[in-house]
Amino acid sequence: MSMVPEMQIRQLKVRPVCVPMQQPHKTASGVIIESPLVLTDIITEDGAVGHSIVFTYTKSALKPTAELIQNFEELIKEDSVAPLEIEQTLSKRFRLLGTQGLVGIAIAAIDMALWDTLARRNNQSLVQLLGGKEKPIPAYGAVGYDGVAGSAKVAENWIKQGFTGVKAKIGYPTVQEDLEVIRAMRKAVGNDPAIMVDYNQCLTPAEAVQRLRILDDEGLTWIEEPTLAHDYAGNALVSREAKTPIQCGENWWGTLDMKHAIDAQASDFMMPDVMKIGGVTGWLRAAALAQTHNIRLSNHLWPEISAQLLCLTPTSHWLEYADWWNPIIAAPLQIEKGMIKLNNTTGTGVSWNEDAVAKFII
Ligand code: SMN
Ligand code: MG
Repeated sequence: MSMVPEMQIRQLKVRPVCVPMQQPHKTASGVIIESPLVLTDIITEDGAVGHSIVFTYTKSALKPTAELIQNFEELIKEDSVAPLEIEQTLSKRFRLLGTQGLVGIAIAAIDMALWDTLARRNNQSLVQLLGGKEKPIPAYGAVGYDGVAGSAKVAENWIKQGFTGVKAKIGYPTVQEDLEVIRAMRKAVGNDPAIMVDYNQCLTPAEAVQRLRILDDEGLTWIEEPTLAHDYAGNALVSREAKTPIQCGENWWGTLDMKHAIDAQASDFMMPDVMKIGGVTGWLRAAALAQTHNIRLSNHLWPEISAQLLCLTPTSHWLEYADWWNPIIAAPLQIEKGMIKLNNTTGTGVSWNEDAVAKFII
């Protein structure tokens, strides 16, 4: 019997880039005009390579994050490409400092790149490597904090492209304006498409209860982050009072945050962020928790890797599509008739358009 030789980590190649957005994305707490991203490559002794992307939201965190990831090289150099084992090693190593924030981002960057290396080495997609099957997952597009006419127009545009849902940023000065935006979008897209809305944590629990009473009969698929992401009791209060399902998860660090949310009954649906939840390893644990508690799971950004993770998730729900990082990705995720299309994906679906990377490198 021949054994596949163990791959050993030789080197990390870490590059900070800033990718301008084609359309600025407005939120209730400011406009996003560019994506500061750290691109990590893991290179093994036998020449295999794996890639990952992490998003630092703000440029001021970009270079420190890149430096931190690069510093991890000495912690994992010569280790085998064994993501579960390395997750244990790094979690223990950082127990005293904590594994949230930039440390959590660095651990996720390594984890995603390790899984990518394993799948590429086997010439498989992540789904195949983990014993799953590619399947159709419905996708929705993002609508910014674009006002009544703007939101309706952007929503209509997504549906014209074949998407079956849209999600708008709300949290306008009054609930009346929130309502007008929702109604204008419904008028623009018709009865069938799903409409979700996202408050990005801008209300107090009491305000959220008051506003959601008014939005509760609009047929929304979910209402996202009505109040602070880590106020599990506050979210639970809102969820109890509202008929419309509450959606949270993009700001939870690791599966322990998710457990706290589940224990508190803080959210009807959940949408982990593959970076904050702890990479592929963290996602797989989140998927198991969601399956045990029978909770629908969607993703936050990272459409390429998340599309695959949703195929491995028993309670998979919606894919959040975003094309912001497409310029630097060699083969960005394809959507056909509102469903993800995963033909011939290798690894996690992330590899570089080197010309674009050279252009946007910081
Ligand atoms: C979101 C937050 C920050 C950047 C992009 C998107 C958002 C989402 O809350 O749900 O996608
Ligand atoms: Mg959100």
